[in-house]
Amino acid sequence: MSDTSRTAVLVKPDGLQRGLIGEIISRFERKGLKLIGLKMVNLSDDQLSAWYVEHKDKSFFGDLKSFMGSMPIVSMVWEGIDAVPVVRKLVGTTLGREAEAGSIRGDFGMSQQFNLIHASSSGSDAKREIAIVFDTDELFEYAGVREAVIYADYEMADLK
Ligand code: FUP
Repeated sequence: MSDTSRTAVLVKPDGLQRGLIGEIISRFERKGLKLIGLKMVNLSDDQLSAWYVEHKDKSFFGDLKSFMGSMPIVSMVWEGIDAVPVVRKLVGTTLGREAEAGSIRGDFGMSQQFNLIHASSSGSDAKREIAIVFDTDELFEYAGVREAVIYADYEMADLK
């Protein structure tokens, strides 16, 4: 399995309050991605500091952490060939007002901080982020019966 085949997604407090959990899950399911982990959690300040480590020196770091820690979030892990870039495309660019129509942020968001959802930006970020929220026994390996009609035979090797 390649290092971009698993990606972490958080539906942020605004996504939860907006009632978009089902819509977001549905978009990933319809695309052909496979859900292998799902839970609702309150992220601690330590978890958020680790999650947003790349932004630790930015002016918005504290504000972002307090927003993300203000309410539960819904965390997920999705799997598929190139899941990391595929999910980023479905999510759209950071600022909702500029995000592409058809993307999650483009269709539902207007804000920069309240941009509904987080998705890993690289394979190494995905690995780090997944480990912050999920224990290994909370990730599920199971045969996906849809894969045979989602991927051609020659692509299946990339799923292994
Ligand atoms: P993204 O990868 O699209 O989620 O966005 P970034 O990694 O650039 O930013 C991380 C989060 O910080 C985004 F969800 C939005 C938030 N942010 C602010 O709240 N204020 C800013 O000035 C910039 C980013």
